Amino acid sequence: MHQARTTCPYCGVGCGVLAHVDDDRLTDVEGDGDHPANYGRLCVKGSALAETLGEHGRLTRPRVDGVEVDWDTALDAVAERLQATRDAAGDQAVAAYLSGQLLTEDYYVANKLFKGFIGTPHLDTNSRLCMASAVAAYKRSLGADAVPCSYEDLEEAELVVLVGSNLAWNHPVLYQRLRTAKTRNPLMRVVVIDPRVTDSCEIADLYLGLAPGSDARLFNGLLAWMADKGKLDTIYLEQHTRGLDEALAAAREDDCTVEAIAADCDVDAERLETFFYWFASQLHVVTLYSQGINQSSSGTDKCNAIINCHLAGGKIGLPGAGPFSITGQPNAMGGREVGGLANQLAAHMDYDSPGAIQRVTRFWSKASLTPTLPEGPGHKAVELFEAIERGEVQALWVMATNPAVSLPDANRVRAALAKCPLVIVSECMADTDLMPYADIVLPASSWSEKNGTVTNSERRISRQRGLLLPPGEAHHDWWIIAQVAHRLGYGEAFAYEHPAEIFAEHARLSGFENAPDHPGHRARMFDISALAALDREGYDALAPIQWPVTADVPHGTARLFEDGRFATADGRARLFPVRPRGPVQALDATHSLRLNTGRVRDQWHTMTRTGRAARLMNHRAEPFIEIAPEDAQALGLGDQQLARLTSATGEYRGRVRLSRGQRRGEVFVPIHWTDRFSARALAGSLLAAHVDPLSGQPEAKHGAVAVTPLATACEATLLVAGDLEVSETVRQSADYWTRIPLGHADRWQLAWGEGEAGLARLTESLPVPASLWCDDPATGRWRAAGLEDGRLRWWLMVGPPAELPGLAWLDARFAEAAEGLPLEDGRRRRLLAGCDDGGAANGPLVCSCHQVGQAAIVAAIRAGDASVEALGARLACGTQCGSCIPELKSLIEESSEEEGPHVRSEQTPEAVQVA
Ligand SMILES: Nc1nc2c(c(=O)[nH]1)N[C@H]1C(S)=C(S)[C@@H](COP(=O)(O)OP(=O)(O)OC[C@H]3O[C@@H](n4cnc5c(=O)[nH]c(N)nc54)[C@H](O)[C@@H]3O)O[C@H]1N2
Ligand SMILES: Nc1nc2c(c(=O)[nH]1)N[C@H]1C(S)=C(S)[C@@H](COP(=O)(O)OP(=O)(O)OC[C@H]3O[C@@H](n4cnc5c(=O)[nH]c(N)nc54)[C@H](O)[C@@H]3O)O[C@H]1N2
Ligand code: SF4
Ligand SMILES: [Mo]
Repeated sequence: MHQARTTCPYCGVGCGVLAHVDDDRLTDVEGDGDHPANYGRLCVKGSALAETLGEHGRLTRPRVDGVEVDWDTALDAVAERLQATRDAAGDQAVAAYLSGQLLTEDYYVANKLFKGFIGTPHLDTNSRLCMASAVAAYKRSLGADAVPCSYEDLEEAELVVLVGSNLAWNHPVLYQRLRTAKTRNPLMRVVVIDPRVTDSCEIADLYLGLAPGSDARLFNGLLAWMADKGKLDTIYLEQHTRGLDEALAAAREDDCTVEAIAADCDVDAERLETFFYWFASQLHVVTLYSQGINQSSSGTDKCNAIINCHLAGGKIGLPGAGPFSITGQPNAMGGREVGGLANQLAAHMDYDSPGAIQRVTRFWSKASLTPTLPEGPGHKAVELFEAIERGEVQALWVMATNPAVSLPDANRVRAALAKCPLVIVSECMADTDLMPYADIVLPASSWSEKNGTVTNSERRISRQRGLLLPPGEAHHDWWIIAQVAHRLGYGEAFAYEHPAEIFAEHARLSGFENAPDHPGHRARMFDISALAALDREGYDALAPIQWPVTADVPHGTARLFEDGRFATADGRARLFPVRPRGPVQALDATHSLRLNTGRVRDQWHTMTRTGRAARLMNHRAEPFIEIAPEDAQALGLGDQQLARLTSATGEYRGRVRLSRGQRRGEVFVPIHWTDRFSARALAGSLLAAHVDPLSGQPEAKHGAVAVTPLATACEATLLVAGDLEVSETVRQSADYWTRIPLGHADRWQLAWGEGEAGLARLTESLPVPASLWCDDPATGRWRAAGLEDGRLRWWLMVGPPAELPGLAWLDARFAEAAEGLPLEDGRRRRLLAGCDDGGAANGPLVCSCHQVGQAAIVAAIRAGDASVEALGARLACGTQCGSCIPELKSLIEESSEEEGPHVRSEQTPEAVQVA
């Protein structure tokens, strides 16, 4: 057994992980106490990493046209078909779609092959859906895609503004750091700006539940307010910026009285002015923004509206100050560094950076091989799929992302993929929604096997280390790309044997012809040339470090722009005039509800990894629709009922969750469910593909939908042993189904709109007849179970899922069955009840770390443990990663209000008052 340091593969916090490796198994993980991102903490997703590994479900062999082949055959096929496409339709008919979940080394090699040697500019990444607006705004105002802040700045700030970020769920460790800092510094204030009351509001002194899409108006209003109240930093503005007058004039095109701004943003005027006052009167302010800002058809402008206020107050380049765009994916930053966006070239050089094309050509040239770089930018993600639809792009290589799920108008994307003559997919998992469209499937190594670097949200480069061998024939992404490059005749430029060599080349390019043009300033801020000399050992031992890392700053750089000099030609930052625009997806009489989409605490994107850990499936087990209780009532929807959302482009089915934190006229759905887990639960199918004109980032937060109840005559819960599946015919007969992996069984939740035919089909399909049965003819409810040789094979309950017992007991019986053990006689009569005598139902899971359910928590609160600390002492809930503390608090609050269980919701907007 040994311990190894690596980095979490999920969110952009980039936590250091200590992995325990026993022979060829990773048995456990804990937070790395020495890693400056997390100092030993992990959230529930990180701490469940060991549970998501294993060969089960992995892609282990290459496939060409549905047939398993060896690597040589697969790689030859990739090269031959790409070449054939180029010969027939030109280099630009070839495209790649990458991901912020690739390692920097994978990304670098892919960018070099496609842009450098295949000569197509059409290489984009899922960061387009995520960070593109933040990138465009930083470049427009600061002159470079350079996040000014560090995590420490959040702790040192006097005011932290979370805008369009649910930090508590999506960057949990950073949220815990902020929470701790706030406890230590009682003067620190936190403001949350989000149409939804989220768990992040737990630490908020002020909450602004603004109308969706109205952020630019709010921050323009703040700028004007600062000017009116004499709160501008005129010296800073004069010495270090340009553009104040234009930005202010644009802001003042709208009525800038607090009342008018409050009315447009639909927030309370007094609260709004409190925020303005706090922001204007503190110097140490960090505004942390994320997808509620970026995922908009005017996302770039919104980011600039925020940056404007920081520049106007001189709140940047100081400890505890700055506009901080928090990145989502573990290596979204690394992708930006290598040039993984279609409008970038490489190493923070764009096509229009003077001399860049020639410089990169020189750098990539070999003795007998000269790259042929494209002359200008390529298609951004949404445009790329439109070009596929038009037949212009005829070959697409997708790596580590799932466009069939995560792009807006997902059904149209699927139709384009179906039409595309050549689709190559590099993927770790065997079964995803993209696979049906793939002609060639390449098995990639995954976290714990891959070896390379990632860059987190604070520009910190950390090592992800290869600890295990990939299963079957899976290979590293960089290796696969380099092999194809060899076959296309570019071997000389891709002669890598180890990721350390790729990293060194990437580091060299960052410093290539990048001499300081001003003391301490280089043409390109992204410069890690001091790492170019790392040999394999040095690379293996590389400790986390923040770029730039140059000869002048060999230990990295925590904060940028401290001297007030920016990366623009004249060294001054730009305030940018912003004219607020509303969402492009318009509400109308039919689609009158605003659709908000986003994440849940315990799942990662399309659930290919987190969906494998049973304890992560419990917090939100089914696709859901969150709606304000008043709206639900008006529409005839009850809590936990099934409902249907429809838009001009698609349909979504899920379970209603009444939420008092939801504004009226809006619904929220999660982005995680795919066809692997449910029917018609793709959030992306509901969104029209409108993008920001500059960044190309889609408007994923502002759809237009209608909601209707889904008529259900009958609902059933079926638990089946892990080797069994509900057949396609049964699924198709159901109006709703979802699969919820438990530890040792699968739970299927099914509903039928009418009659008994569907249910009959289900029971007919069961592998063994019922051994136990009980029913209640008066209500039509029944339960049954099937045993084979005394071993439990299936368990069925017909009736509302609210009546389910806690499933841990039943799951344990399936575990015994999987080991070949028959059901104990004494338990046979308890089987249909699903618990031993006295065993209480657990209810929905609240604390994933310690597996504590709502029922136990509510009971403890009633017994007098009415504080987070007391609950922790009794049940251990909330004592590990802390992510469930907001939920614990709202349960305490609800119990004290003596409310019925009908509104099981988050905090109410009123609960978060001006302190
Ligand atoms: N658990 C978990 N964590 C993750 C991920 C995951 O899949 N699961 N994914 C990672 C990735 S890639 C990313 S990009 C990040 C995203 O992290 P976040 O941006 O925090 O995530 P979201 O839930 O998409 O959206 C954030 C908030 O924006 C709000 N919002 C919607 N419209 C508006 C608006 O008009 N104005 C404002 N101010 N707010 C609005 C939503 O209500 C939501 O609460 O999370 C990362 N972390
Ligand atoms: N409606 C709506 N849509 C959204 C968003 C939203 O908020 N609302 N958010 C957007 C954002 S911010 C993001 S980042 C995207 C995320 O969306 P996607 O990138 O599509 O989602 P993932 O599930 O992360 O896809 C990663 C895939 O790569 C595989 N994989 C993992 N590691 C590796 C590896 O090392 N190599 C290879 N080859 N494959 C690997 C995984 O199994 C998985 O299938 O969704 C976007 N779409
Ligand atoms: S906060 Fe993010 S990086 Fe840290 S453990 Fe959780 S998912 Fe991983
Ligand atoms: Mo993202």
